[in-house]
Amino acid sequence: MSQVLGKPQPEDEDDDEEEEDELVGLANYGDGPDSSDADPDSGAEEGVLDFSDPFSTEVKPRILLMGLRRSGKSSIQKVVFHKMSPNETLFLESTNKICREDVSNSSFVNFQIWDFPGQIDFFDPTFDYEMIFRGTGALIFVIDSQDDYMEALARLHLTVTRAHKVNTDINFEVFIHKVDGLSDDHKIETQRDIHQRANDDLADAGLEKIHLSFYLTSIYDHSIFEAFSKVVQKLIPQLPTLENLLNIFISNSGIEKAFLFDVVSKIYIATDSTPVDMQTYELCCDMIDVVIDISCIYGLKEDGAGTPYDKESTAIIKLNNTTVLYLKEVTKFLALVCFVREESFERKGLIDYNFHCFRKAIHEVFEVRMKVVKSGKVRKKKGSTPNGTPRVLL
Ligand SMILES: Nc1nc2c(ncn2[C@@H]2O[C@H](COP(=O)(O)OP(=O)(O)OP(=O)(O)O)[C@@H](O)[C@H]2O)c(=O)[nH]1
Ligand SMILES: [Mg+2]
Repeated sequence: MSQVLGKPQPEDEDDDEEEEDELVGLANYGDGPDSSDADPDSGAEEGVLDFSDPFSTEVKPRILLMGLRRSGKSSIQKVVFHKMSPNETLFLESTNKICREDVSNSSFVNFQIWDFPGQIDFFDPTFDYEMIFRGTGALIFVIDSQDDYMEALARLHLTVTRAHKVNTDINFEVFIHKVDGLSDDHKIETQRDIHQRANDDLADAGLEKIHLSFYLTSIYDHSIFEAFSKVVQKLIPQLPTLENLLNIFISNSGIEKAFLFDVVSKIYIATDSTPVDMQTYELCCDMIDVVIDISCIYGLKEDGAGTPYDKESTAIIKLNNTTVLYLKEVTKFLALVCFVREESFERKGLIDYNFHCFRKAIHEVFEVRMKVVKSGKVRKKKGSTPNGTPRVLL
């Protein structure tokens, strides 16, 4: 079972039987009944998790970025996916057409981000919003918290109700953005007010069943990465499996906390079930930056050949509070970052052995998916949505 990630295995007569075994194995890790079927991957790109539906013409689910002008949509996209520094976003021009971007070639997660111009009237009859919403996995509505948000709330309501009519499976995510300019009390008050008003508007329209998730975000700290992580996690059908694997791994290794990171975007795609605190997450992001930066500067060949992140990538940082940060490569896009107490880190051999098993299990999750796709046995089930995300699990 330690084949290379994502490589299809040669077919043989026992294929069917093997596949059954694999699926049982997957279920044992705690995945839901439909999830393995809900995310077939036709692309087979090595190490890329795709949650698309092969029966749909849409290849990748979309994450839409909507909101009023200057609310910060393009800045969010540039900072999270292009490593733009927050200060540079001051010079971004207003978006004047829909910008589609595939996030798949350099990253574990596979989707499209559509950045909308704020001023666009997307309910213009010439504008095919039905087509847009049909293949959408998540709609992120960005509200500028430093501005008067009444107009934004009206727009949010209109957007959500229209989108819901077309596709009831969209996850609605509201980013209460630019909170770097607010005091802590003001942040809480703003969130409470926006939450209340948005839900009241939905209740007045008899649509209280629509669920909105709220996040306080800013590009000037890690909150935007954390919020994006949560949005993306909801679109990953394998999430329960990954979480279970992490739980098993940390409990058997004396590890305090572990995150599975998409190295390029610094989105964490899963963590164990202990609560996440912002500082821990920030430290992990900083560690990834350090590893990749050092590797880019000193690790590549003279002519720039090589990759800054590969199978050998690993790092240990001892903090002054008796905690050790431990980073290891899992797949070509993923890294595991763990928090370990110094005394537990003395049993590094055990941690490394358990990590080896964990890594193998993650690779098997990919292989199962590949086999399911290859055997062509995938059937669309009630539990999966039109964009391929499981209805029940998330
Ligand atoms: N203080 C603060 N400013 C931000 C933040 N995010 C974005 N901005 C600023 O907000 C301004 C508008 O950002 P854009 O990303 O262009 O906004 P947009 O929503 O894409 O605007 P349109 O394309 O016109 O719809 C820029 O000057 C950004 O620097 C944030 O988290 N905090
Ligand atoms: Mg823009």
